[in-house]
Amino acid sequence: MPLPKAELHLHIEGTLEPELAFALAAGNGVELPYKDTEELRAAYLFEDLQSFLDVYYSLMAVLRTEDDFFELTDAYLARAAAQGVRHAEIFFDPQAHTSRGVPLATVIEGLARALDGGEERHGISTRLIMCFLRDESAESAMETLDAAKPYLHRIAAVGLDSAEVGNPPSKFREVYEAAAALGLRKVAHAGEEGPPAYIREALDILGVERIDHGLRCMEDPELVERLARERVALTVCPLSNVRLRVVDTLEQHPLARMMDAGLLCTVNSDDPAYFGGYVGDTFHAVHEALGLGEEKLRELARNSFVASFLEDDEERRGR
Ligand code: ES4
Ligand code: ZN
Repeated sequence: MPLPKAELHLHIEGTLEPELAFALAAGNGVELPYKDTEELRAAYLFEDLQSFLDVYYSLMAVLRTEDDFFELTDAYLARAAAQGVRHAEIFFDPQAHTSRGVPLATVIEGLARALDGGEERHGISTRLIMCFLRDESAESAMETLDAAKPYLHRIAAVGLDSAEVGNPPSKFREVYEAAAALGLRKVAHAGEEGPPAYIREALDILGVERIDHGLRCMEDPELVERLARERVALTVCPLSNVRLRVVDTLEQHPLARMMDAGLLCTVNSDDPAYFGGYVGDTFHAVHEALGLGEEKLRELARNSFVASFLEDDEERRGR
């Protein structure tokens, strides 16, 4: 039996496996620039975040109908359940779809139909986190927030993803203020490729509750101390960091040092179809590469529930 766990850093578009991509391409009459799944998989050798994002956004062309989004999400839930996931907080990138002419309603209704069946079909409770693409303008993010108003009952939080360097959290101050005023919770990717200063901005300017990735905090001891003291959760994605060359090898990943520094770490799969594993595979990999024993793995699993949005508001205010 795999450890029961929550997954808090998962891009639903990053669960698009090559086989499903080709099946959807055929169904939608979309031509992919790859001969077959093997050739596509061979393209998954990334230099950095941007070289991954180029493939990630281009493959999304196959996602066109509500059923496509349903199928994508239901397939993720099935895989996650098999690896012990009991709760998933799922990112989606509306601008990556609306910019290609797929209406927001199509995206959200397809995702929501799969999530509504999540408990019964797969034993997984879920939340949706709507991400803004930080390499697009703040105006575009604000328009996206505005367009999501009919679906707010479906959305737990906002997030910030895509190309980090040069797109600091402060660019989205007003958007996050508006999101909070609508009752949405807040997270942001920070300190993946970007500097520790972006983690501080995400906390101080955007007021986020969790930092996605955050591993570059380790360059700033004062920041580490603050994150530990304030019990700010970091949703760490070790396999992603290796594939995108944020770290050279899994053996050199700072996760064990982060835990030893008292940081509230969780481990997550990020874009599992691209980075070589789902969250159970990730637990296994950090056990093997970093020597994290049973007790540390249990701590990570426990942290995933503590850091989740399942925790009730009373408890959050008290800490
Ligand atoms: C992402 Cl690994 C990563 N970083 C930033 N943005 C993303 N979107 C999808 N995966
Ligand atoms: Zn991510």
